[in-house]
Amino acid sequence: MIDLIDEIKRLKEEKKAIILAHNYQRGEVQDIADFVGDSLELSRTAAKVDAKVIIFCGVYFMAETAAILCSDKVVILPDFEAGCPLANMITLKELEDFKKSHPKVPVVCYINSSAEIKANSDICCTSSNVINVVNSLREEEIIFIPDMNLGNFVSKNTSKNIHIWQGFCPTHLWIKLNDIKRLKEIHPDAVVMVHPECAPDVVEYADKVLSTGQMLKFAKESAFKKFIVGTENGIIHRLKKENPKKEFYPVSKKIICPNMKRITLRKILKSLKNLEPKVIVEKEISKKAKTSIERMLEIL
Ligand code: CIZ
Repeated sequence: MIDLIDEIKRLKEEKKAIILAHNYQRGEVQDIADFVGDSLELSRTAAKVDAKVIIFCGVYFMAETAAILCSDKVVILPDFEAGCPLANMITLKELEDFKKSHPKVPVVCYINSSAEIKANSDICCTSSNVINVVNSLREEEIIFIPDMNLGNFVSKNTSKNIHIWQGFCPTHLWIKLNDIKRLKEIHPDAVVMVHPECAPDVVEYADKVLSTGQMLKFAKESAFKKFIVGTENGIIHRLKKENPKKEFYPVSKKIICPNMKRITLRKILKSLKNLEPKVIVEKEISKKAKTSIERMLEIL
């Protein structure tokens, strides 16, 4: 393990690469990374760092977003099988049909979507800015894709009429209200923070509904000492590391995204050696997808 880490560090220098890791990655991958964050923070970091090569430890749509925002760099995803089932829950044909059934209604797409879907949407959003993005549009009717739970969450927090695509994150659906209630009985003084990709009953019960970046900020700044955490368990590593005196309880051991866990130190090493596999987004799609991401960045 030490040899592996040393070799990764050596090759990183040699290839002028940086390693970016999502908050849901394995602990050892987060520890070797230059930056750890949510998908947008990582893409923005990718765009501004002085490096030729980005080793992106996350899932495909995230690496694709980084490639869209920094076309001058080589973006590598150490395992191309690391997909996002939620992002795959809407195809371009389905989006086109959905648009036809609601003509002239603008499309807001969650960042968990393919470049092609972003390219055919009006504006992108993340779980931290979804309400602001929806409210920034002058239209009163909005199409929201692909996550139904995030769609329901925004629907409850805006006066707009939202047409929601019925996609979902299978990992967040493992977060069950009964498990949270059981933990709350054991730790009555713990605050419950959950991700808006969770089911509506979980979101309704939670004290705080937060993106991963917001959870990390809230855990650091709040006076609470105990937290029940309703999102992918990879975030517990960073929460504990940044708050050694606080306690964090995952809702269940099952809240693991198998795709996020596909990236390992060995695969990172292999990608650094070969500079493969590269994420390449077709030029025209990249240009249009960038527009919908940039529209979001303007209203942040
Ligand atoms: O945008 C991200 O990184 C995702 C998928 C979730 C979050 O809340 O950070």
